Amino acid sequence: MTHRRHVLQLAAALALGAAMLPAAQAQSEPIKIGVILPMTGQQASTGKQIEGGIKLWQQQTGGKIGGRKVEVIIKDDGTVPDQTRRLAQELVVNDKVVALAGFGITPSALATAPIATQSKTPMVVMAAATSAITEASPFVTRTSFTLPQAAVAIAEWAPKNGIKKVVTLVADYGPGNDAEKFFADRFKLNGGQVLEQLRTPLRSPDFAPVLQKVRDTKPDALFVFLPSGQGAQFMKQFAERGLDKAGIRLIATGDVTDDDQLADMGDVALGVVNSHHYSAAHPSPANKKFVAEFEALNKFRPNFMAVGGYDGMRLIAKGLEQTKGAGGQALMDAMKGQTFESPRGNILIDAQTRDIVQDMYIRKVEKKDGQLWNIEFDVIKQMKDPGKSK
Ligand code: VNL
Repeated sequence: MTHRRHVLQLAAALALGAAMLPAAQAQSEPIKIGVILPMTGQQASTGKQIEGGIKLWQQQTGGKIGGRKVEVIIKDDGTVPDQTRRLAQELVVNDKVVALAGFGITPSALATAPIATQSKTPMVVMAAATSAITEASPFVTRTSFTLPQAAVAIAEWAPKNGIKKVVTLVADYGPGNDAEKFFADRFKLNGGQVLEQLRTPLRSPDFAPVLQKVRDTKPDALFVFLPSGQGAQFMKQFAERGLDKAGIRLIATGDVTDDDQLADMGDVALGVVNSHHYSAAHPSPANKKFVAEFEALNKFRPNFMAVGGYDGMRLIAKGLEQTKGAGGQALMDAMKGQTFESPRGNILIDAQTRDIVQDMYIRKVEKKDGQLWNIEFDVIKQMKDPGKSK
């Protein structure tokens, strides 16, 4: 009896103690942010780039928000959506993170959205780019881009520049579906014709058979979306099959002429016109500083994934400054409507959709000082996600 009463008293005391944790003590504990990324496997370059962006944010801010230390816990999901969800659950329940972030591919983000909803944990998507992800939970926001943004931008440019007949080629999953549909709809609206729509699997794609088909179909241009990391292999096969020599132009989303791989693509990439939200060659002072400091720290060129990670940390930090470290709905509300200058240009988190509004650039691959870069030459200012404006 006495023993049992003693145990109950102890439990009550502990509960009370936790509830009454002095504010000063709570303030001295680090704020935890859980980041889930593909650090191994097919999309490992995306994990490496985002981690590099997070490290730069930590270096520039001393890893602190409002004087409080921030602990960033990075977990590797190997691009397996079931792993992403399991890791998210652990980060929320065991580590008590105030926010989840990362998400290299769409299936990983979609698998985690229910956990964000159930636990009211804000989820900042730094890479994945299917339009519908932000609709999967009211706790999702995004610092990457959407495929409808990129596809519509290039479908505006192409028909005005002598491209009337196109074959499309996309990776066969969420963002590829968006790219295919939003490119075709806008291109046809602008008087263009889509001769054929081809797809390759997300895992271990072989481009030879589809490229043969493109050769036989003889379009003015081939429009391509492939996820970051597949561009170099695609460009190699495009050249090997002689499509460039056959007079078929290549247009793409900027995922294909990704800054992570562009330097090694060789001259076949020269002249490829593509659309995206970030180029390492973006000529603003803010970007020049970003690229110089990123390269000094990480020893490689940042791509759009690095910027998604860097801006994602800034967005969470700005939110936490407003909530004084509180998470949940308060943090979600504080991130809505945020606007700041990113290395890509000005960005806004649309308060209604929680998705990103940003400039979409038309770029051409050019050689400068012996290296390949995406050089911006046109822009659609402050574009909302066309996937949501219906
Ligand atoms: C996705 C979209 C992934 C665009 C990407 O690279 C990309 C996605 C890994 O939503 O899965 O470039």
